[in-house]
Amino acid sequence: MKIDRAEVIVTSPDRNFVTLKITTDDGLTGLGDATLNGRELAVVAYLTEHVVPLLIGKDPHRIEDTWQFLYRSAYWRRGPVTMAAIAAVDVALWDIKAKAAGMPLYQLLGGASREGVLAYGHASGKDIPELFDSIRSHLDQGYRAIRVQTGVPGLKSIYGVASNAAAEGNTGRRYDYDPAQRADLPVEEDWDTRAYLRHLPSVFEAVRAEFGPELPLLHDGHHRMTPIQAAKLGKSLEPYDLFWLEDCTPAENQKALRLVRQHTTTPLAIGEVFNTVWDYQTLIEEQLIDYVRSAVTHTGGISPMKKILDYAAQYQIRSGIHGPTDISPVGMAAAVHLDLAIHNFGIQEYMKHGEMTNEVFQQSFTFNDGYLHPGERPGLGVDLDVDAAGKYPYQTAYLPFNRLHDGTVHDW
Ligand code: KDG
Ligand code: MG
Repeated sequence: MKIDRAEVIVTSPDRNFVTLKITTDDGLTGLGDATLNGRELAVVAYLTEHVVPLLIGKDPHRIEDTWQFLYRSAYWRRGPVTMAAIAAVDVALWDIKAKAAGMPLYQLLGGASREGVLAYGHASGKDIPELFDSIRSHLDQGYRAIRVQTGVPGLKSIYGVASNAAAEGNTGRRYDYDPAQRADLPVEEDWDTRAYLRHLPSVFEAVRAEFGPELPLLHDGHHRMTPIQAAKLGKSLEPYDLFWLEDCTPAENQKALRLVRQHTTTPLAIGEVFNTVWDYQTLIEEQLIDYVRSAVTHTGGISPMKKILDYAAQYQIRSGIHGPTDISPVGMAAAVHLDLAIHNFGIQEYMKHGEMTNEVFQQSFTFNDGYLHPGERPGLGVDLDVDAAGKYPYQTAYLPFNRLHDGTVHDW
């Protein structure tokens, strides 16, 4: 079998998605997600100009060799653009291999280690009543684990709050909530860490009082604290028994997590902006985190994610694969196959995609009673309708950014 064609498909049903479609000479196709939110076209150029020409005529079964070749022959290693492009190839080749074997992909990864994959959804509100409504609505949809984000008194618009997050500032357009709004220019939000640290424990106190001690609750700090601020937050949230506190610091400085860890037993999750195992080396070896947050889509694909998670397993660190709506259904399916197969699964983030996205990507994975399952179709179980994709052309998309009250740019 040989690779006959590789096409890069850009579509924007509810938001932009970049998909690599590889076709073999005997007609098998494989899909890989290459969506890098806000920098989509950089990955498109990387794939079309530098990767696709190298794939034609190659044996699609040689997944590991292809991965090592793309990673090492580029000379310029790592980085989100490179690793998203390599991920798309890796996942598309796994899709082809599993279709050739006539099996759902999870079977090739070792088979099912569980019956379903616990998923968490995003509840949010500008205030407590709105947050409670959102939690109730998620519970009604079947979610059994909930991420909690709220507005902070005195701040106009912050990350993760649906009713605040209409990215209409520069365009007049309004989109349904997603945690990474698209806009023609970056939307400015405001931030005040001290106000946030004062407010958040009272939110979790209220949620526990209303919804009881059982429900797994998560929270995303979205990289905005210093180590000592993160330590303080982790400590103040301990009475509310969080499943995890995510991205409490910008974790490029892995050693900073030593300080956070010394002060709190709140479980920590990090890694959605990481691209390789090297970003985790200290965090894993020193057991400074509890959950690996990388996306299959941004970390070079299924092959390296499996290696990172196997490495993490030696330290009793579990998976918490990134799955907001900027991961396409192809990237989500890849994550769910991996989640089902690995032993050290923790939880899977899952925000439902919109109707237009589901029109473009037909998926076999299901969400029932709080659990995802990848389905039994051979391969990933996702098809892309090229005609439907063509109806939704690319739209310029920027993520928002933060400024402090004095005008200083801050991590978003
Ligand atoms: O594109 C940025 C989003 O993927 C990110 O803001 C979502 O932090 C996020 C999460 O935990 O889902
Ligand atoms: Mg996050």
